[in-house]
Amino acid sequence: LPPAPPERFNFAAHLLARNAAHPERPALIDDVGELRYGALHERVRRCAQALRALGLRREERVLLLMHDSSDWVVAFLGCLYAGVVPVAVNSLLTADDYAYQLRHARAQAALVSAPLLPTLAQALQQGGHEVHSVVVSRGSADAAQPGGVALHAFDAWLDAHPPANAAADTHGDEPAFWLYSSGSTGRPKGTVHTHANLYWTAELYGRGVLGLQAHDLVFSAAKLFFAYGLGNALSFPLSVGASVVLMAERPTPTAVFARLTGNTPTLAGRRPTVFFGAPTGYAGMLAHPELPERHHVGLRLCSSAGEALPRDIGERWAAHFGVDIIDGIGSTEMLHIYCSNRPGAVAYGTSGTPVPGYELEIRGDDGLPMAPNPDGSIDIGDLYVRGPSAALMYWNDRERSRQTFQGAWTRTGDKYTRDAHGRYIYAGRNDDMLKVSGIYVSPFEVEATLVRHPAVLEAAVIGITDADGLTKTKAYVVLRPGASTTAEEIQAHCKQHLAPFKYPRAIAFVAELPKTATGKIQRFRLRELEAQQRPAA
Ligand code: 3UK
Repeated sequence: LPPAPPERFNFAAHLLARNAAHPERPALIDDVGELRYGALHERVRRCAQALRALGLRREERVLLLMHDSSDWVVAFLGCLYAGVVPVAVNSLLTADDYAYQLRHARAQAALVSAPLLPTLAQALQQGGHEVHSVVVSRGSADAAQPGGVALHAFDAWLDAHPPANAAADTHGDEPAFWLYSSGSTGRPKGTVHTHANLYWTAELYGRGVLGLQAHDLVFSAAKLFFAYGLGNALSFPLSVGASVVLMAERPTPTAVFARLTGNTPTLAGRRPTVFFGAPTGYAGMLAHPELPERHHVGLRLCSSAGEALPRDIGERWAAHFGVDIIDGIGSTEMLHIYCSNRPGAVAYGTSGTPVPGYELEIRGDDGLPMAPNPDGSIDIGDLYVRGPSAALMYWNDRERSRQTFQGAWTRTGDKYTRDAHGRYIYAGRNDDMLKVSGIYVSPFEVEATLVRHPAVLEAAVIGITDADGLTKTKAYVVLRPGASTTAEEIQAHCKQHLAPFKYPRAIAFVAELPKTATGKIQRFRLRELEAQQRPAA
């Protein structure tokens, strides 16, 4: 195992020091250009100084609401360097979501991409926050002027400050950044991670399992605000001196293909060697008419996480490109992947074996580890993980922190079995959360939005399995007497009032919902109904 980081440890300073010997090597290639390691070093330190000049102090939180770009990386590492805590949030949420996060994190400032400024301004208008400064990346800040805060343009703001002399003398276990994780009920959970956690995931998984190297060019369809993307496109590659491709737009097959084939102005023929995506993205690419030929890409390794990778998708991808997809399970709480397949030893349909440095237990209903069967397999139970990258807590949420972070062990919320070869096999979640395109969706949140539509009396949302073996949301909707509407209208309503990725992919209008004697909706009956209509392959 790699050595533990020193007690005083600042992850941003650690990355800059590791790469100080090759200032000319490209670090980040985004939609507008290339940032070399030397320039990254300087911009991170300028950002730290500029944050201090705004009056930000150690441990104070800053909202990071940006599209993937080199500015995202500079902002994140600049915060860490200064000991300021970035709260990196999903760029696809609503103004209401951001208003909650700003208040909950008591963010003192926000770093935002210009196209997201109007949504942020709407959130700031709700009041109750402590934001005094907003820094806008790329594009004019004129479109929306959030009242009562100072506005800065990112580039000019950096240029106006000299590089900070020294990094904040942080403890390795000090809060470094937050990510929000959704639960089935209640507000999203502010998951507090440390400087050392970034180090451990990069060493144990990025280097240890994936074997990333300085000559790699890495591209992640999963964005930086996801824990998966943050490792893939920031902490892992920058820990080994590799180069990263960043893209602001949505990872459609066409946009991803352009990067994989090096066919963008800033890539100019350079092709990624390592690609990270979620199963839904792989399925969408395989089904797309413009899927590139094997000799048009330069891949040596692909990774999948976020939801279980169906065997068929992995096998079809490997047959087409001659490159395996390494499926591994991770979580926001553990920061990255803790159980995974290995390059050169992939068993499709499984999550592989524990990543060295992590320990797993499958526990029974009595809470004790289940005894293996004579052949070494373990029957279905609750997966727990122990390892050095677990979050400290959910901020201001003792109750849910206690349920998840149980001493050295973290409750994953997943059901798993283990086969006779010691490989772990995903068997569903033990809460109501759904993973759609690798992203958490709470069925209850979608139901609450559905019933806000004037024509809807009640609704129940379940996960159904599509032809690729992937989870999609389906809403069963009962209309009010005399009301009429269409599936399209219901979906448009959801996209308008919810983060758009949460809209139900299928709608069924029914006369009534199955209920218990006490009036509780029986979602399992709807799931049974689906299973009858769609016999398992
Ligand atoms: C599910 C998987 C089966 C599982 C994540 C890699 O997905 C990540 O984090 P989230 O907090 O969700 C965690 C939950 O998603 N899941 C993720 N990967 C797999 N289920 N097979 C998989 N390979 O329910 C897990 O508990 O959004 C993934 C790295 C960092 C991450 N945060």
